[in-house]
Amino acid sequence: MTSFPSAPESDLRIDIRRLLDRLAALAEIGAIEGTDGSSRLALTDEDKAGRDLVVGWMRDLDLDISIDGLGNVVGVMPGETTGPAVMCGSHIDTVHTGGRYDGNLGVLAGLEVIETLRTAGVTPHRPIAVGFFTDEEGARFQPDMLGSLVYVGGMALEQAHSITGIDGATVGDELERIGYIGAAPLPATAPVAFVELHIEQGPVLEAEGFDVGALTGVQGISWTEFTLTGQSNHAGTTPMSLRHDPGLVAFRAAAFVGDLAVELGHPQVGTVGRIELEPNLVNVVAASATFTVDLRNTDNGVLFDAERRVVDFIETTAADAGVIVSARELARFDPVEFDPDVVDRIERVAEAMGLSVKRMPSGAGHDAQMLSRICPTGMIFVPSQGGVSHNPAEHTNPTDLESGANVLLQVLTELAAK
Ligand code: HGY
Ligand code: MN
Ligand code: MN
Repeated sequence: MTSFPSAPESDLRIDIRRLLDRLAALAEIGAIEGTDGSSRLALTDEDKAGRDLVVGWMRDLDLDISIDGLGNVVGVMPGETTGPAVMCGSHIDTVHTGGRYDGNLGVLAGLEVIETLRTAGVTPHRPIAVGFFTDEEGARFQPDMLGSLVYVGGMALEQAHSITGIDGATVGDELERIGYIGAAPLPATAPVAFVELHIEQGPVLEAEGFDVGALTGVQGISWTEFTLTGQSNHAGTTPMSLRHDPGLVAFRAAAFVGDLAVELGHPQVGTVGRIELEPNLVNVVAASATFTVDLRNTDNGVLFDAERRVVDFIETTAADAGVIVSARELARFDPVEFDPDVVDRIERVAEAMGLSVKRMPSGAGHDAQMLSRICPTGMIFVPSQGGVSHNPAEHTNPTDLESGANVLLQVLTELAAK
């Protein structure tokens, strides 16, 4: 059995056909007809089926598998030594209109790295682990990155279990129902390091012609749910001056969020992604409007300012309309900087492979931003075609998938070699 060279001159490379086949097999679960995408909202039957498939692949690779109380699953390839592992991974839950690469790539490339090592008959000095975290998307149960947040001790397990989703189910009940409440200790033991391979989900790498991104960090995220309560009334008989219309306030707020993001300029973004009127009928002035505001920025100060301005606008507009406002924080994560040594290593390994590399922050949230609380962490990006993601049309070409997975292979073997 050979152990690893400490430099990245190892000529080991992943098997892209095997990786593409696993991505396709996983995408079949919750497949969205006529597209390459899937719908596997966290803790649904589709998520369970995806979990079972990946756990089966972990078993096929003889990994030591552990499941914790929030359903986070980790498979470990033993090393020459025992103790904390060098870890990779991501998520396999999707948004309702998900693509086949978001999250899945980081998990399946981790399996591919381990299978490549196994096939080459080598044993890393340190164990190498691959994991998938529960409910990274936060589309059904907020906040996002819930599993990795609990994994690193950022939220108590009981609190996470009590979270009620947009469909009224709780995290704990759904974990119980799909049989993914495990006994592995929480918070988890800190890995030696954590590296996540992910698609960029944005336009930068493709537009600027880079092969790979070496992530410097993740921007701050703010999710708030606003509920506006007014007076339901007849759309035909009620003069505008007598209305208390929460729908009108909600749509004004959505326009304000978009205009504010444009005013503050890049990288500020603002989105009203979910809005529900009650009773939602053509001839009825709404009784209530519930909507979410997603604000993000790499600069926490600007993000706080944007949050305050949105709340001020909604409160003022609602008061003028005689509408009552209530707000609920769904997620608030500060911007995160990744470990400079890990970022340097990703950049050096990619360049040594002849790849062009761009240092950049992530616009999307990722499990890595939680793991960075407990260990040296970095991320590898590969380009998204047209910058499209959270859309079944999401695509990354096989050459880029292969490059990203080979960078992951080399970085993990280096980190596990000492
Ligand atoms: O919302 C996000 O950035 C991630 O997809 N959870
Ligand atoms: Mn993701
Ligand atoms: Mn996502």
